[in-house]
Amino acid sequence: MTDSKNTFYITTPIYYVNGKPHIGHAYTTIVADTLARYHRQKGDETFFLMGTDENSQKNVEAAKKTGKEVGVYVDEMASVWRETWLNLGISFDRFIRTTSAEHKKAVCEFYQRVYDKGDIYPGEYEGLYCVGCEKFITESELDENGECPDHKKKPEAIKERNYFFKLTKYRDRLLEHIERHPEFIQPEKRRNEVVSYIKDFMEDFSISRQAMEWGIRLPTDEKHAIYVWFDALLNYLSGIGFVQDEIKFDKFWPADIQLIGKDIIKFHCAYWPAMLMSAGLPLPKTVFAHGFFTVDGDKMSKSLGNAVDPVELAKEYPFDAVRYFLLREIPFGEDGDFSLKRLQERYNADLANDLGNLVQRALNMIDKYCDGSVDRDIKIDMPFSVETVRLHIESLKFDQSIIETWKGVSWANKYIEDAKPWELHKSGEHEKIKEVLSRVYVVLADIAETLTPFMPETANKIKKLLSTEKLSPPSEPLFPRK
Ligand code: ME8
Repeated sequence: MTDSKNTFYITTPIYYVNGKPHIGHAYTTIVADTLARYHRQKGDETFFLMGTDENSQKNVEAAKKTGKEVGVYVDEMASVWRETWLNLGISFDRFIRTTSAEHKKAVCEFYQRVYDKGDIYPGEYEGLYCVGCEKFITESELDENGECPDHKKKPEAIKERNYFFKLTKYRDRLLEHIERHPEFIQPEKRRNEVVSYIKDFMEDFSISRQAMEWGIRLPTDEKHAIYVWFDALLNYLSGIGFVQDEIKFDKFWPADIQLIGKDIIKFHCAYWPAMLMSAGLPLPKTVFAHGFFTVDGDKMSKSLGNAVDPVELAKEYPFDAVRYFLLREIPFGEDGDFSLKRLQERYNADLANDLGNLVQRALNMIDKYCDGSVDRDIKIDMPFSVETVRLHIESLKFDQSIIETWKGVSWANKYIEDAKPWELHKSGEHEKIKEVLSRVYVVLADIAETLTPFMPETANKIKKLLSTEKLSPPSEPLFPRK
């Protein structure tokens, strides 16, 4: 028998670099990071891909505003994005840029396969294009001022000859795949939206733009740039070595989970699988589209200037607290709201009071009453189930997973309150104190284990404290009150 390890391949969208990362981008990224860490902890050979979407007209316009040459601008911005994630402790395995030679090569090869299949044809496009969305939009999608409702800008009227991808050829196969594999598009609400789009609205889409100077050239017609979405989706292949590192590619493709926001389901759940079918490649196992969140009830937008910067937030709160808050507060998949007030409330209640205080107090008493020593192997009925925590993570119910772990935190706090080691100390019941604190110790050890994917830094701090030979409390509280 071959000893083959499980593999796990997870992706986030590659973000546009025409601005800085905000809390929405951080959200998808934190979820992906949590899953990647969970699978590494489980022993799976894990690959977590992130990157930047750089061949976009949006980026050209943003560069123009700064007076920089677009190549210089995207280089600078790509490093801002990459550094941001690194500084926030995001554990990606590869950061793919769509301006890299490796990506371009993969795109050209992929395009050729689709072309050879007969799925590309020249046609004339006349319609409206919104650069903000990077997509063609219809009159009916515009608001009362004739502007794109998301970007508050009039779309450009375009009439040009370009090349189309035969998306409609794959209509039946797409519907059949979605029907046979309910896990392919999640959650169910999104699946229903996609099915209705595929059945009733889906059309062939233009995959090239004439007169676009920035972007990957169409191998069969140099005058055209490849449409940015056709190019961007292929990062999920180029990032794991498509046509350049076959061993790696075969190991990780198809992806286990592709995380996206609900804004980009059409591209990921219709265009993308059809492109893969055309190229003869298997489809990702799951595309999960989470909800959008507002900030204090308002849509995050440049004009309102209310975008929350994760880097600024990480100066106020340990980033683990931000991770905890987002995963605990918003049931994954749903829309939600980000509010600094809620963050502060949860921080003080769940982290400073419940968890931080427990660690401080328990270790303090172990130090004071037991000379830093407990029975680390004591067998007890656990007040929460590590297995349940895992099952919830596997079914992407992160809030439930945290709630389960918190049963352990609450139990330990209450147990200490009820057992009152300080009184046992007064009455000289040393054996009893040791038993009480040993129980708390083993629960804490399991808590640290289950928190590892969610709050890696905190979990490591607790594990370190619990692994010293002579136990003692941390020199500073894990979560100072705010
Ligand atoms: O669409 N709430 O990039 P993008 C939750 N380059 N998540 C949010 C959010 C919010 N308010 N705002 C953004 C693109 N997001 C393309 C992707 S992939 C081949 C190409 C997150 O920079 C969410 O994941 O506009 C959303 O799908 C993504 O950022 C859009 O990022």
